[in-house]
Amino acid sequence: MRNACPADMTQAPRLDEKYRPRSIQPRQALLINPFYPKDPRASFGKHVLTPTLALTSVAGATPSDWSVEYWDENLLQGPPPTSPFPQVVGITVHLTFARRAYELARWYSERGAKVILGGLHASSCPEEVARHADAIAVGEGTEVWPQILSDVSMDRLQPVYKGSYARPYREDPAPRRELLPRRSFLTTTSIIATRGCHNRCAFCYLSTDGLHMPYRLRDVEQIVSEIRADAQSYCVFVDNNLGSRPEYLKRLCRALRSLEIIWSAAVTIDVTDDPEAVREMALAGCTGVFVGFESLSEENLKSARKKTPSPHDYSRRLKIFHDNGIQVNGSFVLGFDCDGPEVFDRTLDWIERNRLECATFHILTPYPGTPLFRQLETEGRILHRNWDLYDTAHVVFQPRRMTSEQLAEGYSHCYDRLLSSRSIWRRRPSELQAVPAYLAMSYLYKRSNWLWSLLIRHRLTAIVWHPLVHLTRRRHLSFRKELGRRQRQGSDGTVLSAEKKKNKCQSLRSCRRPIPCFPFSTNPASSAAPRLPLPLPLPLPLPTPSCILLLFTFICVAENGWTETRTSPNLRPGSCRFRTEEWRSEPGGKRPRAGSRRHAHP
Ligand code: B12
Ligand code: SF4
Repeated sequence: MRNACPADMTQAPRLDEKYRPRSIQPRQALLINPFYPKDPRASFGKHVLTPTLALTSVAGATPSDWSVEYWDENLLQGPPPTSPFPQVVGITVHLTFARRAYELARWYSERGAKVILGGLHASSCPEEVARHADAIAVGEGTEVWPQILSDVSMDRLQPVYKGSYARPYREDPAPRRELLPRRSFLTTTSIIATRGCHNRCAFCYLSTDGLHMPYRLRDVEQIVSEIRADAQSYCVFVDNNLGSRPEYLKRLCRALRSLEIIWSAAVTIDVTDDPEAVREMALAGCTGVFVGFESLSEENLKSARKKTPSPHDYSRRLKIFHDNGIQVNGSFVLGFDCDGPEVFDRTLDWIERNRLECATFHILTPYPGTPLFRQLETEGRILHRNWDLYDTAHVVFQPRRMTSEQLAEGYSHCYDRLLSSRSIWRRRPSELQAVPAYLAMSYLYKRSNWLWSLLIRHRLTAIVWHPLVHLTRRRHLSFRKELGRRQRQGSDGTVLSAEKKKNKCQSLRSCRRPIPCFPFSTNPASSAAPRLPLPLPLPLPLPTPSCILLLFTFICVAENGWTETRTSPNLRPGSCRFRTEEWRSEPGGKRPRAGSRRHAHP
């Protein structure tokens, strides 16, 4: 049931070829995030966790004499709107949804709109993208968008506009988050504090030829005021790596403390070089980090040119996060040259042993223009250039130590095993109080794909997540109070078990924190966003651990009960502990089970 894929998750909404606009609305712009098919093995929920900042940032740079509308096709509300019919259509393009972007571009262009394409793919493959647009924006969009609109008005549109990334970051206008449908995302506060990364891994889009993205920092005051303005209790930093400058990170964290929100961010594991920075993150409300471990093999990391501490030290470093109440979502790339068929279970064993609360897997994908692409192309190992499949869920190159079928099967196996009840249970946080929310989160986020298209279609995302966000925030507030007390007392503060804390947070109604908890706030800045009627529709009792356990049990039963049917037969209870040793002593290692179910691409 978990891997079933409803049609609206795999097929873009149909465009009406017969439609002809009565008129074109001058100075009307429409910004579109195109549809992309979802990987049924991963979570559908992740696509409505938080929106991309690309289009809200571009919208923020729209001159005041233009009207702007936003449409995200992935919110399953049908094709983009046609009334009023826009004079300009701006579309963001990544290689995985380039085909859909071109389809939309053709449709609008045939009906008289000027089409501007921008985004990562426009920057890495400008010649290809330019064939489908009246103009393309390469690089920083906020810098060139006002010029593009002005040139459209004066009928002198140029084919290419280049944004430099050199302008001080603080000069960027704030993204216009009020254009977003608030009910459709867990949180609309995607926010960015830094641009670039101190690394340049060979497989990362940051290594694309010609992409000069100098490291940039935004003023912490800007970040605080943007978060305040969006008035949500959870926010997601979409930085490539929030931890590149520990001193800045600490300054940012100190500024965030008073907001009493919770947040998550992507960091590299070397942020734990400075445990004080991790503690500052916790004190500022960080409840989760996304860490690109990429691989547990030193050779792989070296070949990818990733500057990272040794994988032998990962466990100790992970503990620093856990001791500070921060859950870890590890990202692993599969299919490096040193990876054989043993890599899948070996990685899973490690994940379970170290109790990573969440993990994502990516098949190594050579993005065009990167050193990895060049290397594989030279070696004749690129299988095809169908960008649709360059989504890290498909094998697009010839792996060295296994067949492409083994890599595809191993990838599926990783998700199957990770999302099995046994693995979820093994990876539960050691703090008892964190377990109910963790279980509910794991089941709702990772194992409820059957529910997600319904929730997304009916714009129920925020409302369903809200109790969990609220619970987590309450727990974290009391946890960080204790952490702060320890810090003031002069203890090292890094080892603190949330289990021992008593949750003394105020009840929802008496809570006097600066930002209201409920996602549909009365924030005047968000008046354009769809709202639920106030007073807040929370007639239900506050989420208690038992409610959440009930939900967990329900989902469990709905999903074929507490069975292990999707777990590798190689993994028997109690065997996990020995797997790594086994693998180490046998270089060939074990393969994922023969004949395991293959998942056709949607
Ligand atoms: C938020 C996010 C998501 C969200 C939302 C994605 C979405 N498309 O709606 C979720 C969680 C759903 C997601 C999923 C995935 N993501 Co993602 N995601 C990000 C993340 C963290 C932030 C994006 C963002 O907001 N950036 C900030 C904005 C301001 O920068 P920007 O997008 O470059 O936009 C600027 C310019 O490009 C330009 N611009 C952009 N569009 C336009 C349009 C016009 C008209 C103009 C004028 C200018 C313009 O102006 C903008 C402002 O300067 C990035 C990493 C990153 N930090 O960028 C990865 C990233 C985009 N994701 C990536 C990947 C691989 C994925 C997945 C395939 C992973 C997976 N296997 O599940 C999926 C699939 C989604 C898909 N097919 O697109 C890669 C893409 C690599 C590549 N070369 O394509 C990135 C770069 C991460 C990485 N380091 O590898 N992702
Ligand atoms: S550490 Fe992450 S964001 Fe930085 S270059 Fe490597 S893959 Fe890209």
